[in-house]
Amino acid sequence: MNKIYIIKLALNLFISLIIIFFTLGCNDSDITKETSSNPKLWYEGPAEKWIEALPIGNGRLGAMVFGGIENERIQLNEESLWAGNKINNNNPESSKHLQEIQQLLLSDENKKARDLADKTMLGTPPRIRSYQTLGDLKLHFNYKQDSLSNYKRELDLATGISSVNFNRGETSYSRQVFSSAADNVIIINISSDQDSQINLNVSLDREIDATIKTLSNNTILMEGQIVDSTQPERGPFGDHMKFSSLVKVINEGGKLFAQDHSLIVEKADEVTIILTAATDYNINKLNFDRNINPSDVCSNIIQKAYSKSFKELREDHITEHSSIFNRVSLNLGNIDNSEVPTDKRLENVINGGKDEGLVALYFQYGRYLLMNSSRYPGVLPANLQGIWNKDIDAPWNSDFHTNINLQMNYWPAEMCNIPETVLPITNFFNELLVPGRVTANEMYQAQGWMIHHVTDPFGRTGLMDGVGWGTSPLAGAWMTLTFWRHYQFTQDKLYLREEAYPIMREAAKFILDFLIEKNGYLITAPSISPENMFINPKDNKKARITYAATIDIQIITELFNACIESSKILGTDTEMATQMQKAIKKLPPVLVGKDGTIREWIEDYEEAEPGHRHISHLFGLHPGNQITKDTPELFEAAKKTIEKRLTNGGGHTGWSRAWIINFYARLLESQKAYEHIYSLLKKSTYPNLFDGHPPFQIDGNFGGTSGIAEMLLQSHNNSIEILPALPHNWQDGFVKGLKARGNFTVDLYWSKNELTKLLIKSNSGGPCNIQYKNKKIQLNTQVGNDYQFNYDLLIIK
Ligand code: FUC
Repeated sequence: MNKIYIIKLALNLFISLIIIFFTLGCNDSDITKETSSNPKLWYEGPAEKWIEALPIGNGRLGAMVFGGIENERIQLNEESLWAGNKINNNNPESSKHLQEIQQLLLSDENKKARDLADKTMLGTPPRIRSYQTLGDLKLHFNYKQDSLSNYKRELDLATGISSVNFNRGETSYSRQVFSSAADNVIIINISSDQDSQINLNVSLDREIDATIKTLSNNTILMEGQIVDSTQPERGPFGDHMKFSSLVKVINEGGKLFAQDHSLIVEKADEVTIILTAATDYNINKLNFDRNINPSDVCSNIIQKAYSKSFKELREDHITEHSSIFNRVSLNLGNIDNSEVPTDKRLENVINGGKDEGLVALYFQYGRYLLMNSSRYPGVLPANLQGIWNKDIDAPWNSDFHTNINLQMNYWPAEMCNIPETVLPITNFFNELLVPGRVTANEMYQAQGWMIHHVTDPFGRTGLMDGVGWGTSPLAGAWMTLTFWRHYQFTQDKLYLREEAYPIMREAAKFILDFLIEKNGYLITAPSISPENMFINPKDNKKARITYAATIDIQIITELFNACIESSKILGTDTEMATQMQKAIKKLPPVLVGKDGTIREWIEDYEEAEPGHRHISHLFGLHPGNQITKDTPELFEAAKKTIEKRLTNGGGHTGWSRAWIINFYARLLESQKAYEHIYSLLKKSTYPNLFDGHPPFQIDGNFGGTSGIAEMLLQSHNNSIEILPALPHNWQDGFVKGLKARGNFTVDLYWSKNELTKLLIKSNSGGPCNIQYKNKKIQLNTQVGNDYQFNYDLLIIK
């Protein structure tokens, strides 16, 4: 982990503490209103299925809490517990045949190009292995047989504590579970309002590759090593990642002793369990590192936490967690359904009801999930399931998919004021520069850096999963725009210079080398429009690989413009900036097809699957900013593009639906964006509000959260647009703490669908353009100043 990363984390924590300090000192009536509607998910019974359990996390350690009465299952994750190992999987034949493949594609011989690419470009091996569950912490309780009442299971998003409360006869029992970033542990506290009532058996469990034993009368240790079986398409077999988990039990009153592999608590007043886990993964090596002893790492962590009382652990956790979470509050109306259990609220929506409070809860949940799956002490980005995965072999490996999914994970990061979530992914991608350069060189004989559509913590960057899926040579370039956006929002020049620009620059270098000419245009080849097929008019056959898919042209435009701007800001690389300026002029234009939609490919091909879940050719609308109301022809064509996808069954996966919300927000189609929020809830949301692809895939949660924010505030088009897509149904409300490009913090209030008050805090100073409906103003802001406006954008303070 580099120094800047650590300094920035410390700085973020400091700023957060200052924010809390001032927030606590403030007596605004709106804040009272927010506090009373503290966002919580809650249920009247234990989770039976995993998609009903409640997630906690600290960026590194995750858990799903089921809330069982006699048998509590806490399913555990450690972010780096991955099968596989580090290998170079670049196909050594690739560069020898690249030109031939390109020429075949340019002559519309897609089938021949595909056959050759299958043999010469596909990774060796072509697949990766999976992120794995750590196992389960199992608590078996013995209660007096008595009537059960008042059961409640909840997750408080503001504190990050999942709790279970119920009565057995006259006795009330309570459990609190949280994953503390402050102490790097998971804590479970079990209490009762009467003495000596807690009797339980604590054990750890893992399906494979681990041994579990008690070390003393209060400690359990799990030690393991992933044994990768023979699956040549996924890489070498053998003994790979080592891992450990350590559990310490503290009892107040009663007895605690070891029996077999478990710990037994009898007649205690209160019990606290401290758990941690570690692997021998070393991000700086993108590999396991046998100098790391995971059990020693665990015991150091536990030792520190053990020296604190439960009260201290809890307070430190809440302070750290809420300092991030509480930066944003959202209210979408005065009707408060928080007294209704969350699964019932979702059912009501599935049955056609409206619940704007549930929409606000879903928004906050997206923030909660991102901060808890991508944050220090974690070092890896949020994967397809964040950090929550119950399987040994997860759907799509629970991996890092980079042809939309990983990008979508980070859409809410800046707008929704959790910018520290971008630091692990920045750091990880800077490590990926090393294997990514090798792939650029070995496969494409190009300078710079690139990855394809999927990667893992070992930094495999070859072309994977099949040529039809994996031919995404600009996936890495797309990812780097996440880092550019972090700069745009934070105005952090040090970050731009040291972290964002170096990787953007290398992605641009790769592209400059990779581009070839056809008919005077610079084009990419091979390329796909993820993951759709077209009908090749030459042979009437379906094809995927082609040249210059529209998304490529849009990504290049976006990245080159960002690099040109960065080179001005940093006063560097003028020659390369000129080269990019010239290249942009030679890119093929984005055109409208005969059916009025944006062309997905360079030719006006017929789509083989017109309702495809990917809508890649609208990259320029969102997350890009090339299609705006200032480009009316493309703006209209973008609307038709979505309509065509939808009439053919599009939006059927959670993430695809979430992208549609963002598109409609950018198209200023408030009602359509609103309808698709409800479709996301109705069709792609599980009882614990996890997004369903199906199965569970977290990108839809993050895309949904970003879409809701985009309806309230946008800042991609050189001005801060206030309430750009506010639907009728959100008549009154407020949102506080959203961020806009330029490092502005924005609070806005509206009533009867009209802005009533706007507060802008300038965190970096500088010009600020604001637009609300047809009113536009410009002002020069001073660092640290607050500006308050009325509905007419007149400054009132
Ligand atoms: C992309 C999508 C799939 C899935 C996978 C993880 O390839 O097309 O729907 O989300 O990523």
